[in-house]
Amino acid sequence: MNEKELQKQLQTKVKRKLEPLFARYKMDFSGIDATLKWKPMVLIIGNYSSGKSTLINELVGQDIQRTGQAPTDDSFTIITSDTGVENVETPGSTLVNDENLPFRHFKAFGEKLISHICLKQIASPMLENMAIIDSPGMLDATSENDRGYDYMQVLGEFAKMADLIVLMFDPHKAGTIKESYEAIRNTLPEKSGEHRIVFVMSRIDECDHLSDFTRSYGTLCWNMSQMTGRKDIPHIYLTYAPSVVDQSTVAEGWPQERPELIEKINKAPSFRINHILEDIDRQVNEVQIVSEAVFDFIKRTKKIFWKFANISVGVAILLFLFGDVLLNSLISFPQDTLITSIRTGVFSLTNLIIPSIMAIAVLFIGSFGFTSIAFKQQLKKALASPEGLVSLESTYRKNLWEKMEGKVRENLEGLTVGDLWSNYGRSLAKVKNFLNNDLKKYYEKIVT
Ligand SMILES: Nc1nc2c(ncn2[C@@H]2O[C@H](COP(=O)(O)OP(=O)(O)OP(=O)(O)O)[C@@H](O)[C@H]2O)c(=O)[nH]1
Ligand SMILES: [Mg+2]
Repeated sequence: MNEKELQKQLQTKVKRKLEPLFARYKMDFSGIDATLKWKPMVLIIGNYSSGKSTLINELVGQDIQRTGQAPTDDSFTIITSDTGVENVETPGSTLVNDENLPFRHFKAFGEKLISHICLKQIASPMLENMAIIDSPGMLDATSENDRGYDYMQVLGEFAKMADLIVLMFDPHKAGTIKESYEAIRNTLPEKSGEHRIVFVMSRIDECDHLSDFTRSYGTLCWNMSQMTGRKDIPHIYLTYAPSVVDQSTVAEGWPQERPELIEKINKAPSFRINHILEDIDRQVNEVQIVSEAVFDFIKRTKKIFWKFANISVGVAILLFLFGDVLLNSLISFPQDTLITSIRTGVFSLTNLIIPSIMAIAVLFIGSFGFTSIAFKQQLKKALASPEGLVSLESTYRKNLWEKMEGKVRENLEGLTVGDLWSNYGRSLAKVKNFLNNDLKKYYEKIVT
């Protein structure tokens, strides 16, 4: 099975199986839906004037994006190629309303962003199975506030969908890498997201001396080790744009990893299925921990319910049989008790009225007590320390919990007594089954 077929299959099966589960736990399925919907994507981000648009023009072999020394571009431009459509530009307002495109969730960022997104369809063989996203260059923190939308969060949203994220920095602004990195890192799968990021130091022809270069490179490495928390520095592609740089002005022996970078970008579609599976994996694990917590609460509360039920039913039976005797001894009413009427053989249905009322009253008090006191108390207790509902034996689980605790609370707060019988155990089993069986099978399919 090829990757496209597998993606199609995932799209229908995953949607059918997961969408109802996500809805049950008040989780957003649109992220997975968006990833499954479209072509592989490469996101290019970095500081302004780092050469993002120049690289894109080079990749597609056309001057499709404007370039320039000052901050040039203030829009997210999605560039792709579809047969029969040439040089068509679609505004954000159309994109965010198109069901067949994965951009609907960007609507939530507001009009300002929508007016700063567009899709360009051009004739380009390399973009037939891929889209490249050019992004507005990162400015300093104060200017970022003027954009009118949360730029960092939008970057994160695009990063979630991307199969490859090219983080570009020029030697003059190597210090600003941290902000961009942080904006995207939190949105990627914890275990594997790092592999999707490619670090690029561009415009290195502008370092006239080795000392300039090493200073910038050093700053970049220092920042990278700070943000990744790792001692080993990931590969940094050192490049300059052959389209704008006169080769003869570049010192001999100066590094140039442009061809390797371009090859890496061209390979992005082949990581697609793997990334989709990793994303699904991450999000279903999130659903699982919520589901476990809810089910644990349900189990504990059901135990309390059965205690209440046993006591109430026991008392109701006793009162049904002997309640009228008790009443009779206290207030001499009713004159004929159920027991004596049965014993003397003058039993009539009226003898059942008082015992039944007493039994029903007890059952009613029991159920009222459970619903308005015991259930609420259990809920309060669970909300006071929800971490007690799940086992947090590994760091991975602890981190997952930290991220999902809010969702667990939201789910618990929405529960009613009726939910004790609405099959949360089955939902948890379905989540587990998806992770342990379905997902495993999909991973196996891409290995073979
Ligand atoms: N010397 C040199 N100049 C470059 C290189 N790459 C791009 N440029 C120039 O740098 C300027 C900025 O390039 P762009 O491609 O517009 O940069 P950008 O990252 O898209 O910038 P914004 O869209 O504003 O964020 C342009 O004038 C390019 O011609 C390079 O490798 N070396
Ligand atoms: Mg640009």
